[in-house]
Amino acid sequence: MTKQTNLQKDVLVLNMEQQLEEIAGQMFGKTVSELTDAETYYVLLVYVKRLMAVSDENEGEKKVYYISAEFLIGKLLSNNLINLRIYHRVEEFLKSKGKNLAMIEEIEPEPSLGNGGLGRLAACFLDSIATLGFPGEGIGLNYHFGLFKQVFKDRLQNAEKNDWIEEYSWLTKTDVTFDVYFGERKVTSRLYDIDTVGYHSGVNKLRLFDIESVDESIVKDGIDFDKEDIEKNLTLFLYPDDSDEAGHLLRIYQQYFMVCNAAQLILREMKEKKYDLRKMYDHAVIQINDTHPTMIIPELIRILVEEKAFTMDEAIEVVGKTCAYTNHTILAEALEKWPLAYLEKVVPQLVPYIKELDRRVSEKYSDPKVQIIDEDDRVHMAHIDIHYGFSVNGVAAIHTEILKDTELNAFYKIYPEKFNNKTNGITFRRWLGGCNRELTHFLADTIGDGFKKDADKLEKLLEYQDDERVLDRLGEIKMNRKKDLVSYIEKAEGITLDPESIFDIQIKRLHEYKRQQMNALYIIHKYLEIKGGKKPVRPLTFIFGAKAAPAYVIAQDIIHLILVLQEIVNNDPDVSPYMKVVMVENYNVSYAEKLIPACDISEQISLASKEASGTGNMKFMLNGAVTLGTSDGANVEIHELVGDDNIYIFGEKSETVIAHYEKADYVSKEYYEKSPVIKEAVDFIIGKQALAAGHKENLERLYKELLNKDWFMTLLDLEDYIAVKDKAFADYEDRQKWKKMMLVNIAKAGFFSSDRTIAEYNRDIWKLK
Ligand code: Z57
Repeated sequence: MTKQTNLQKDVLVLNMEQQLEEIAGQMFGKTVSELTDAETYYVLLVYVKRLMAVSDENEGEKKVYYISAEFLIGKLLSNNLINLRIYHRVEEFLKSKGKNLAMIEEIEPEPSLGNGGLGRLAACFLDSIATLGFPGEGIGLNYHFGLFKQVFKDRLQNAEKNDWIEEYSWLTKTDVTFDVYFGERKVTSRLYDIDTVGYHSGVNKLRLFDIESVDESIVKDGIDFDKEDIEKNLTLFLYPDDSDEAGHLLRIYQQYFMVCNAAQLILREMKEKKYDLRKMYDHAVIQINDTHPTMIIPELIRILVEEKAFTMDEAIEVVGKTCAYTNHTILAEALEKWPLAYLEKVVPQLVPYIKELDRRVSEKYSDPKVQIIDEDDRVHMAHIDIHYGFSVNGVAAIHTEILKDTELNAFYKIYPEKFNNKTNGITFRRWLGGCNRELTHFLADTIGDGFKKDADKLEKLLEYQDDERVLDRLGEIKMNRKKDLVSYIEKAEGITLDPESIFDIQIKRLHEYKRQQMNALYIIHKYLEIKGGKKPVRPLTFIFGAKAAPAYVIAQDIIHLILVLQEIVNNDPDVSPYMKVVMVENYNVSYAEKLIPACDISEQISLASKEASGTGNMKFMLNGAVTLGTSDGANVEIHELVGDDNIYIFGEKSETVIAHYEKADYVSKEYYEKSPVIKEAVDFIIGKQALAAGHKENLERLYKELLNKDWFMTLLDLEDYIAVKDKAFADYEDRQKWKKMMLVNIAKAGFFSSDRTIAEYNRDIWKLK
């Protein structure tokens, strides 16, 4: 069977040209040369889907189910071509027909089924799980519009729907449907699959559940819709809140819908394969991605007790040995705590089980910090995971240490053996091979292509750190990517940039803890310096990309400030020859693939202790950008790997920050009053110039927030940030030294391959063959 399917796949690959002609004829009645770019995209899609359909599946006695509310997979065509190792052949064939594959890739709509890091991590993991040949699948939801599309109007963010599902898409409709009960109310689900093919390896599946009765037409202007009718709205949108609990009933409906389907899918497979349910943990491991899928625990227990004749003790034991939890944040506002009344309304059948789980905890432990249901009758979802799962992991070394020492210390004392760290990673197939083909080829020519299977081999590049030719080529490749980006931004944003300037880039969700506002204050400072006659040696380009949750008011205000600065700076003839500001519209995975390879300085400036890991930091490093960052998340590990000379670290350490919170002794106004530089920058926000370009309401609110609250301590680190950033810009002028820093960063990035991360998950948690 396996051999035969392999053969089928080989034949399809061998006959690629003929296959594509045939599909072009069937779909459009044309030859390939006659197709438009859009038609070519659909022909390639159909061909690649056929190839994946006859490829080997990764199989084994035990399988991982990665349940996640988000899978930020991005465009799939080029990724699939790379992993099937036919990118080059397809590219050449299309070229012979007068077509450009890169332009065809632009046609594909991006499925934005995630907000940010957590969702993109899940997508990188699917790639690595398949590549390492592990049996595994992702389980999530098929959001019809995913995350909103961002449009700037009047220097403010507007949200529109992102209609990504077309007649031909990577989704394959299956005949699997399940009944899902919300109390007495029954809805019917339908499963859609997306094949995920590993590099040089077999195929796994991403399983996305949808509701049959969903009705796209209830979406009115923007992204507004009737929140009441769950039969029509359940899978319309992804919740646009990143690192925020946003407690709405519909979110609980979505979460239960996801896990109820997941449970049925897993149990159905146990049955099909005739596995002993009492040994479920020998055949299945469920990785719970943040607390969003936590209800899988009480749901499985409920089914085992009510339908499979388990006692409560037995069910708790089996489920406990099957489920593992990943924590992605210590932000209190991101830790889900659902009011028991909400759960009673949405999933009354789970409530007795949650109460029983809570009762068992309170019987054993008196510490209020570890209870499942608190005095206000709120259910702490993470606490269910920690008590009733077998593994708890953080996503970077410092993050796991903070969990153990502070945030989850009470749990660590009870269950030290459950805690472990899994530093995040990224798939190099997309974040090097896919987005920077020239660099990939150059690396392969220089150090051999062993790094494509074993990322640690990138270290061989260190042997060339004094090789002028290699350093110059790295500089040349960076320049080429900057030029590519310049022409893209010219078209997309209508802004002209200078590729000879330094590209300083901050791209990530807009959140106060990530401190885009600190970067904006630096820009104000630089603007005023230039106005005062102090010109930078080389022009500076500040690029931002960020979506803000529509309900996150201060985040909207920060976007407004950046767009106001863009307006002021770029239109000031005294200043614009020396600096430019661009906030790109609708930042997403596809945009990241263009921005990251073009970056000189990677901004990773979160308040220490708040960014669990970050993964953009790794993508930048891999593409030869130098990090300007705080000692937070994975920056700490980047710092250890590249050493002091190849990174710019500034700001207070996490222990200091945590102490400030404990003592509640941070007063932002003191920093403002003490430092004329800070004062001048902050005052600019409500100065004449800013008010003329922007809205009083937004700017004043932001100003007041910074002065009277500044919960994420922007002003604490601003002076150090300015000093270290200026140093980085000055160092850039020693071009050979800078290129050597680029080289070291690339050479040391191997550790951040998600293949390494997944190998560790498997070694310590999943234990698949
Ligand atoms: C999200 O993207 C992350 C954490 C969350 O709690 C939620 Br909700 C969404 C991010 C972290 O902020 C990043 O630091 C981390 O790299 C990423 O998850 C993946 O672990």
